[in-house]
This record gives sequence, structure tokens and C-alpha cells, in this order.
Amino acid sequence: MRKQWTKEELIAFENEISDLYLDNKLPFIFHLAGGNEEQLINIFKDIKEDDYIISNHRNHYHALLHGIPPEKLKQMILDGRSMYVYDRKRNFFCSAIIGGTPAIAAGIAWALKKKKSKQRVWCFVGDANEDSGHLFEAVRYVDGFELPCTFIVENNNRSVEATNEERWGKTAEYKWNSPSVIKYHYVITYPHTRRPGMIDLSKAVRKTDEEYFPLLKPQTFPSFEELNGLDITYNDAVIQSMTELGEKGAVFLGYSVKKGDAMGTLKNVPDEQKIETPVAENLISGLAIGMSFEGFRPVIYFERHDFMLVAADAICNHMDKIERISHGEYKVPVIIRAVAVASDAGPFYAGPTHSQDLTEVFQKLVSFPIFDPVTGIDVLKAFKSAQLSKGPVMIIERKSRY
Ligand SMILES: Cc1ncc(C[n+]2csc(CCOP(=O)(O)OP(=O)(O)O)c2C)c(N)n1
Repeated sequence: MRKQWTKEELIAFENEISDLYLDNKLPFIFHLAGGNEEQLINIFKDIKEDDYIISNHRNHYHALLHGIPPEKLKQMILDGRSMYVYDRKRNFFCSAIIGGTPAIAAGIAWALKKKKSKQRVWCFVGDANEDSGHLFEAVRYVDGFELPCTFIVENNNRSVEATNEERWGKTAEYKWNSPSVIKYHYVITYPHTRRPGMIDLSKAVRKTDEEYFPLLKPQTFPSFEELNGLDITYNDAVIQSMTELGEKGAVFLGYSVKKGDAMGTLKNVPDEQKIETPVAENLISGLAIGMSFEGFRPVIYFERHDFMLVAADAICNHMDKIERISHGEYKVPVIIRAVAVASDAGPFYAGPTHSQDLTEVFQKLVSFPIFDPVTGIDVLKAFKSAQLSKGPVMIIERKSRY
């Protein structure tokens, strides 16, 4: 049974955190909530204990109201994790990257609906989340497929220091035409964040990035020596790998994966496992993350590297970092098929915006394994490793080798 918080208790918790800061105990960025106690206490009356809460940088109230014990939350805050509050057991997740969470929320909701679960996803966002298209993509997706997800826009008419009018002029008060969006207004009682000048940093205990967020141990994979010597072409190896993944229950996401069969590579995969998506690469990748939280193994098909840049937030800020920033509580076993169509790809060549090979860029950007198979046997080994991976994996496919 979750503790029922009163307005006064919530305020007292945040005041205590504020005092810890003034006492040099929190030498890092954190965000205090205040002014929306009554609205949140009301909203949480509709939220069940096993529902998902997808929160953001200002998450202390959401965490307390969803049942994270105050001592546990306080310790996380003391450990530099105010913006990184996770609790897998209570389905509590957050991201401080504005715009990053709605697609993930939609992906979890997709999975819950598929599993015929009674659970729901509640995604809390500030008004700055209305600033980019990411929220719109997720709302449209949730509405279109009637997914069990509600987005709550917490409008305090402020992003850092700027009002909505300053950012958007006459379109400041955006109205959503969606059954999935609730918007409430409030006047926030704290500044955006505490200012560095308010404390004596020389008295603060400071740790390294790695002490706050230990690095993940690199995964090792078997060598699959039994595959050596097989006579299989690159293209057939991709088809065989997709067939195997399909038999193991993977779901395949992308646009035109049903009609186009991802250039014929999904021809042996049952249609129910092919998820036709909008042409919204960041949404596709966020959906995959959310689905993976609920036990699905999503395989994303990007038909050109260039298009992955649109998904860079979901791939680099989220997919790659979620396991580390959640101290291992959330894992993201997503497989990315990254097809490179360089100028040597003959009839598939389509000019400079469609022919970049970003393998080395992603090798620098992300810490998860990236396989770049050369032969058919390498392809089989790469996808077998991907099947075993506990986290994300990217496999480069080259059209010129198909
Ligand atoms: C993609 C991205 N851009 C910029 C920031 C920096 N940033 C942190 S909080 C914030 C403002 C958020 O405002 P809002 O969503 O309205 O929430 P509030 O802080 O008012 O609760 C910004 C711009 C960020 N975290 N992520």
C-alpha cells in the first residue's frame, strides 16, 4: 500500500532537500518541485500501484506519490541521482532529456496492450516538452492505436527562465486535441534549479562521474566456431538470422517492413511480428526501448545510416545510457539493423544525404556493441550475439555486400 502524502509532507520533503544543498551536501544539479502538490495528489488517485510512471528532471513528487520510500529517494538525491530516479520494482522511470520520454512511454503502452495487461503508463512532462515534435509524435501514436497511456503536461509557464510567450509568441498556450493528454497549470515555488553561488564548493564532497554512475562491464559473446566453414551468402545469412529471431518471438519495427519486407529480409517472419511504424525515427527507437522494458526483443530496421541521425536522441541519450544511469535497473535489449548504402551500392546509391557511412561516428557515440560483419558467417555470428545480448546491439549491414 502506497503512503498517502499530504501537501504539507511533500513540501517538507523538498524543503529538507533544499537545506541539504545549503549545507554543501548536493554539489550538482537537481530540481525541486513545489506549487503543484494538490494537482498531483489528485492525479495520483487515478494511478494504480503497478502502473508505470515516466517522469522527468523534476521528479521528487512523482517518486514519493508513486510509493518510493522517502529515505530511499533522499539517498538517491544525496548520491547525485536527483535527475536519475529509477525503481524497476515500482515501474518508475525518468529522463531529464526533454522530449525523450514520450516515445518510450508509448512503447511501454504498446507492450502492455499487446500483453492484455490492465496496467497504464502515465508520462509527466513539463511545458518545454511541448516545444519539440517528440511529444506530438507519441501522442498521435497513442491516440491512433488507443494505447493505455496518459501524458500529463505540467504547465508552469516556464522553461529554465523563459515563459511560454517568450518562447512561442502568440501560440504560447498550446491546446491538445487528444484524449490522451491532461494539462494542468501551476505556479512553481522554487527557481528552476539551485544556483552554484549559493554554496561553498570547497566544502562539498565531490565524486567522479564514474563513482556516481559506474560504467557497465563490456559484454562478451561466444565465438560460435561451429558456424565456421558454412557456405552462406551475406544476403541469405541476413534472411536466416531474421527468420531465427522471428521464431524466437522478436518484433520487427520500421516503415514498410510489412509491404516491403525490409528488402525481402523479413520474408519468413509472420506478419503479426512486423510493426509498421510512422516515418519518425526517434519515435520508432523510443517505442523499441519501451517495448523492451516489457520483455519484447525489438529489431529496428533503418534502411540508411543517414536516417539514424533523426533517432540520435533515442539511440545515444537513452538506449545507450539507460542501463548505466539506472544503475542496472532497466535494460534495453534492442537490436538495430543499420544498413549502410555507400556509393559502392550501385543501383541503391542516392546521393550525399542518403549515402553516409556513420559506423565510426556511432562507435564513438555509444558504448554498446556494434558489429560490422563482412561475410555471411560473420552476419550469422553477429545476430546470434545480438540474440544473447542483455542490452542494445547495432549491426551494420552493407547493401554492397547483399
Ligand atoms: C533536450 C534537452 N534540451 C535542453 C535541456 C535543458 N533543460 C533542462 S530542464 C529545462 C526546462 C524544462 O522546462 P519544463 O519542461 O517546462 O519543466 P520545468 O523545469 O518547468 O518543470 C531545460 C531546457 C534538456 N534537459 N534536454
